[in-house]
Amino acid sequence: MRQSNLYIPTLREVPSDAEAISHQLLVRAGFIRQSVSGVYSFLPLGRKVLRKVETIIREEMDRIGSQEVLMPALQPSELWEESGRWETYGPELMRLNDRHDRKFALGATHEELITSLLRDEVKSYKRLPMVLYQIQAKFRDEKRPRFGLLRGREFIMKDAYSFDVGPDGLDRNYEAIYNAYMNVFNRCGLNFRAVIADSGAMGGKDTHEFMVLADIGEDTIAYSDQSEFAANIEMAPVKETYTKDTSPVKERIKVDTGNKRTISEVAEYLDVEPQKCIKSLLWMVDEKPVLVLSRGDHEINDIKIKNVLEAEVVELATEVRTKEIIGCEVGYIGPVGVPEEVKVIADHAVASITNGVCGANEPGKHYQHVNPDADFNVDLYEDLRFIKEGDPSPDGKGKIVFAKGIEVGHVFKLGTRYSESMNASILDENGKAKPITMGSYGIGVSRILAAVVEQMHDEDGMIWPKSLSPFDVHLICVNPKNESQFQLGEDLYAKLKNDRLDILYDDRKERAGVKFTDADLIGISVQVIVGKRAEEGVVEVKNRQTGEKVEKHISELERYISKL
Ligand code: 9G3
Repeated sequence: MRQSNLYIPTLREVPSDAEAISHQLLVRAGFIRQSVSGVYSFLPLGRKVLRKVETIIREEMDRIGSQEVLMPALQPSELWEESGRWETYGPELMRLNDRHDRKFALGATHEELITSLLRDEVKSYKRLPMVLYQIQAKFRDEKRPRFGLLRGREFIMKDAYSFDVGPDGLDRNYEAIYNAYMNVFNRCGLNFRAVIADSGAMGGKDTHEFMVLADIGEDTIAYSDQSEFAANIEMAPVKETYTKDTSPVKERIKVDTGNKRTISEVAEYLDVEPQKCIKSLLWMVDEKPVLVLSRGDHEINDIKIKNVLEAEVVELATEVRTKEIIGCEVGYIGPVGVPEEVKVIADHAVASITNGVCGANEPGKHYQHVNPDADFNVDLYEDLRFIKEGDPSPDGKGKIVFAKGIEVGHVFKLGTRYSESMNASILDENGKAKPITMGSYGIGVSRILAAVVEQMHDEDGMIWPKSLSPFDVHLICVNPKNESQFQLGEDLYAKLKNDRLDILYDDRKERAGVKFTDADLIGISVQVIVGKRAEEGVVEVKNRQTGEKVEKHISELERYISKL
């Protein structure tokens, strides 16, 4: 394509509202433009890259026998009422009314829609297994859209849904799609990890997220420095054996700690290690008060409380509630002598504390020489804490390292969560009716563009991997007014195109500096520059990745380019 005919509005200045480098570069290189907050247009170059990502996804999904469909974005509210999610999702679910005042949602995801699509016609186990997928716009009214395509309110997702007779079939589909995802992200040139994730509100069992390692990422991954282990920080299990402190048990004493409230203040005041302190926080678990204990240097993970107690809603009790229930304010509460109705659960590390420190449930007072069982009872010991850097990896190999990640994929085992609530069942081989077993699998297609740029750019602009580059070669005629440069440029453009290479030919009547700056910004991986030595048939080939430039005679150009 001739650049003089293409709409590629490059910018020199950095858009003021763009914090993420990928947001800045995609806008400056003329790939995307914002319509309103979190809503973008893809301009020609952006659309071409998006299409390359889609093609890779289609190839990998079709290869494992999935079938592409296209479902509506406009979803009747009745479906979400059936699944019970019309209520549970708040302002994030974009809703509208039609002219008859009927309620609709703009599709944030399609579990309900696809279950309603199949339930009237898929009635026999003979029709299963089946995997359907689509690539389509999704709508989520994010509270704080930001970082360009990384967190939009309308975005492109590939969402797939698997349908099986039972859990064994689901396991097979889950594994096939998991592997297809590995291929997709590898072919996109991404440095990523598949991490164990928390199913959260999705109510499934196994679930994995695919995280692209990047500092801008909003998720924190805990991964082992010596094995494949990787988990979302919210889900990372802690498998640490704590050595019990065997020093002789002392008599509990109540001490005055004045206005010292936090672990570090109390530990410093009493001159003890935070590891000797017992942190006590009151949580409301499905409206019931639970005192959760952790070692002073650990943080409690509320997702783990939720999973362990199989609760719907887990939140910290307010100061007021804490005072009402425990009888004193946060900062002095502890497990000794809590009211009967308060359940006490503790992270495993607490059991190994001897002669510890904890709140005395009295303002300005703490206990010293406190011992589990002797001074307070614990209803349940569980893995309740966040994993920390340096902890032993749960698989026993190496130590835990943290990294920020961008979630580009998420796979769930849904089980019968939707088929039960929406009556999608089949007759099994014994003629017995049973709900269909489902899985759901997503890839953030538009988010991948941003994730690639986050990982592959330099101070001059983007650097596209060959698999996603909007063109194969960026051919640049430095000075079209110079007859020999113009002629060689035209000849090469025709010749390279015939070699089935997709060429972006910068034939514009612009200064050389503008052309070079734009080429480095756009980031096509091979630049062929027709300049001063055109009459000798010599051009310059620049590798955008390494910055290396070599002069080549046109006779050896194709061979050299294909090697690149
Ligand atoms: C909503 C809104 C936001 C949501 C959801 C529903 C996330 C929602 C989870 C999923 C699960 C899978 C199919 C593709 C892969 C992911 N945010 N999720 O269900 F109404 Cl407003 O989307 N869906």
